[in-house]
Amino acid sequence: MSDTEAAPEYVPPKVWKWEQGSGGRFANINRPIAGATHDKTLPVGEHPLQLYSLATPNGVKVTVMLEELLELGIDGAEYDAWIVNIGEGNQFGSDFVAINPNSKIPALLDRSTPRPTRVFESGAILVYLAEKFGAFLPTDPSDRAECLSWLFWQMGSAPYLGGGFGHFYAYAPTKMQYPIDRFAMEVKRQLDVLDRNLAERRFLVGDELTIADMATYPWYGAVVLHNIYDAAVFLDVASYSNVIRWAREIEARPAVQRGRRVNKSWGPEAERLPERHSRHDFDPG
Ligand SMILES: N[C@@H](CCC(=O)N[C@@H](CS)C(=O)NCC(=O)O)C(=O)O
Repeated sequence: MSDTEAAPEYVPPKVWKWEQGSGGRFANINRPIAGATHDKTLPVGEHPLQLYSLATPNGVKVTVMLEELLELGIDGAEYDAWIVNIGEGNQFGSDFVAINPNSKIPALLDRSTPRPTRVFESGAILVYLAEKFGAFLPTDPSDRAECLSWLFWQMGSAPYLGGGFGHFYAYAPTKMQYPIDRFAMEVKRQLDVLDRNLAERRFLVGDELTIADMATYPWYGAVVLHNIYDAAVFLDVASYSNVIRWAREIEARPAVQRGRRVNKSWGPEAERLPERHSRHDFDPG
């Protein structure tokens, strides 16, 4: 096919079939079926809370929350964090699937309850920890509703950022204008939603940091501060000044600095902490 010839239009078959090797990044871990692919025992540490995760934005939500709880002096939030290498398919191991039937990090097991409590979905984990320890989720009914509204907003919105925009702009084997236009428009709209709210408020709900900020910062903070998907210029992130101010304030918190390192096995050595079992694990040397 010459450069000027249009690619033939895709005509979907009557019944979709799984054809491996689409060429996209992460194509090797995508499957149209759920369930475990192999038997694998998970390690268990000494703390009641066992976290199986990775320092992606969804994983960082939870490690930031745990470190913020510890920063408040809540010792019951001590945890063991084990790394789950999703590139190698660890999320399809039998023990992991028993904790998260959806085979995605983060997954939490609380062994302090009469029978072990499994929690999956980062938003559910944040609510579980907030309720268990009575922190970062307002008790006033109106503020609580506002907090949960922003938390659920994040859970529903970020897949358009990661799975939609990020996938087609950065990971798909070819650049296609239709999906890039569609998801760039949506991501810019989402950034504007945040920017307008943060023009009026220090944090998403008001003057206090909540689980809504902890869920939203790892994704949208990465967009405005860390050039995720190499798209800072393309999305003109500099124009969302309130989001930048908010993300910078959150990122400067010591607990957030620690939470970002947990279950990280890439990047500069000083930023990595593949496993976390004690508050001293962060100490240099
Ligand atoms: N809605 C889920 C999304 C979790 C998610 O997408 N996790 C990704 C990493 S950020 C994952 O484990 N992917 C592995 C896979 O899809 O096989 C949550 O918020 O917990």
